[in-house]
Amino acid sequence: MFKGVLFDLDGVITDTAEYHYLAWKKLADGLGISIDRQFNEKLKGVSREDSLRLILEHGNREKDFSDEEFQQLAKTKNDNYVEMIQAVSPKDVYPGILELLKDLKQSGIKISLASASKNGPFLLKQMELTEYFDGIADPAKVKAGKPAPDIFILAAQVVGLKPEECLGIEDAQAGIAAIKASGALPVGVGNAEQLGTDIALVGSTAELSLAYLKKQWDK
Ligand code: B16
Ligand code: MG
Repeated sequence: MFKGVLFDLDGVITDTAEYHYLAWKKLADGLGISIDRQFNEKLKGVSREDSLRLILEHGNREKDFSDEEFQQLAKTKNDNYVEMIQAVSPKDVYPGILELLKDLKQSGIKISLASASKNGPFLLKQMELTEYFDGIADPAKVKAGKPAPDIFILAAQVVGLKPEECLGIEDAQAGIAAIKASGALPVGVGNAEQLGTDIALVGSTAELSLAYLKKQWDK
């Protein structure tokens, strides 16, 4: 049996992936760069700075900003995003997630957060989920963001486990790559077109029961 579950946050525990998209779109529009939902798939799970780099490259504007201006753009996006997430509440937790957290806790399986977001702890608090988490990997402490495995390795470490003893749950291409590279077993939330055909996939978090996870582990 697995001893821990490493959770991505945005797009797995709640729908903040949509707010990230809206905040990036607003920033990009202001710079005259057009991004759509298909492009946004590349930003999911990717750090704030790396996301901004991808957007500027997409608009051929990567050389147009000083370091200071770059940081200011990242801050503008985050300020806008933070404003949007003030209203996040327990009602916004995706279907099946609270039940899963309760079942994992009752079974003595460690629960850890492997989110690239610096806003992760605030969001858990808003959704009243903090108490379920045995550990939170601080994205500021990892050298390389997703698709590098670092955040999943750290998430396992903070609950005293090796990635090989854990399942990782992700909605992003970069995140699935990170889980695979870490040695944990990936479970994707989304479709095969985006996340690949070689991993366990659910279309909705409602399907993420403890029984489902056990079944994937035993395969
Ligand atoms: P922040 P996850 C990721 O969270 C998001 O998917 C990604 O869109 C965002 O840029 C990144 O966090 C950084 O977030 O700007 O709040 O620090 O999916 O890894 O939970
Ligand atoms: Mg995500």
